[in-house]
Amino acid sequence: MFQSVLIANRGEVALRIQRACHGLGLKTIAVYSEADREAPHVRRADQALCIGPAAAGESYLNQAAIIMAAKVTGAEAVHPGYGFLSENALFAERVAEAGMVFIGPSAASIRVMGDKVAAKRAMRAAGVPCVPGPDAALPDAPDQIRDLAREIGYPIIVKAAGGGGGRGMRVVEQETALLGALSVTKEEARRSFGNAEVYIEKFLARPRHVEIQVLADRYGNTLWLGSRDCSLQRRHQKVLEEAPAPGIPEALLAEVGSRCVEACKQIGYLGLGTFEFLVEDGAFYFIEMNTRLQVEHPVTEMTTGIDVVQQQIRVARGERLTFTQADIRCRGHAFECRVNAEDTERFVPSPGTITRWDLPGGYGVRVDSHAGAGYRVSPYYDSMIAKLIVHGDTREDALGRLRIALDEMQVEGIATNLALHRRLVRDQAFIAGSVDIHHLEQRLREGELM
Ligand code: MV4
Repeated sequence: MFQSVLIANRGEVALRIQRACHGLGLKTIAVYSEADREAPHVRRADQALCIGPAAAGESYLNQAAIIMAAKVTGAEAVHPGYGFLSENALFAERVAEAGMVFIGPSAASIRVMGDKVAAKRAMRAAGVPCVPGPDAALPDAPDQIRDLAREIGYPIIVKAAGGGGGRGMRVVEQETALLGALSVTKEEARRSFGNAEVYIEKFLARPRHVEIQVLADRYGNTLWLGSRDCSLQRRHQKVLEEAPAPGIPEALLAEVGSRCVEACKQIGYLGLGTFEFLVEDGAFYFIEMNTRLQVEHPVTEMTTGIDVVQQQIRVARGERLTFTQADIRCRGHAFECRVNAEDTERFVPSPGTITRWDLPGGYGVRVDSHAGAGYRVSPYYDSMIAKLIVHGDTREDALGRLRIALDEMQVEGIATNLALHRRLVRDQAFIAGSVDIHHLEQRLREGELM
């Protein structure tokens, strides 16, 4: 169906997608900004085209330039990776209009999930458990709003329909603060997302962040590929992820997983997707669906033995899944550390040239990275320079392997968060499993992990 793929991204994910393409015998076309002329994703591609200046808005987010690059190189498909244009419905539409395959779900699916109210409505209708609260935008009448909030019970959280990933939210502890919080969030939403719609739901004080990976072909075959726990985060940036989510009964996971599969079938979802849940007191509450390949996909690959990027491309190519739910088994445990070029004390990016790059290795150790000795970390883009992924037969095995791998990994010339990871994997609560989404920030506030 297609023989060549333009990869509309940079960094480690561009390399990850290139490898999957080459494994399938597909030709790869890289695009790059002026800052990435010498980048490995450019060097290793079959063909490469410069699409603009360093600023992402003028290059990796420049839809016209990318579509043009695809046309002049004769690309037959476009893979958006994660970030940048990966969840832009308009871009998916433009790729299709230009006669190319967008490697991802339909523009309609992306659009529904981009509107967090529409997403919640669709998922609740499909039987996915959601956070208590109406799956509709708030009415204008203050007394109606007050009644809706009372029905949920305080504390509640106000969220922008156009938000997501932690942007455009506000917690309301009591009724006196409700209308004020609402108007501020609405105004922010109007400015940031061009959509003033907000909705409210029960605020969960100490949840975990658990997600379910799904994969669907065009023929109604949809599978869930296990769970991931991404609770260790700081300011909505995930720091360390694992699969499976520890301490959740298998029967409960299977119940939620099959609900996700049913929901995908109902909306005709195609490709890879992730259902994000908050988990509190043993209950799952859907919050958002991601319609892209995710940074943390390797922990799912290590536990299921499935190359999810290759599968994503195969189903986009119109192939049928060659395995069924009964073939999916979670074997062992995997962790992923996001290694960032940043000053851990102040958490600010630390661009510069890497002078030393010693990677860990051995059985069950994987590093996905575009960096190396001599690589210059650009101030223009995300500060993630590597993902260190380990697998083991049990969570304890994997954690032991991770400690050694983190000690082996040595990066000099720039500041990194490696020291934070080394302390994190020795944190007693983390070792015990199932910490909540506030754990890392709490420990940092207490001056632990420093
Ligand atoms: C919540 C919540 C508590 N209660 N919703 C933040 C990111 C966005 N995806 C949803 N978020 C949250 N929604 C209710 N009803 C707490 C968060 C939240 C959070 C969620 C996942 C991972 C990290 C987080 C950090 C702070 C708050």
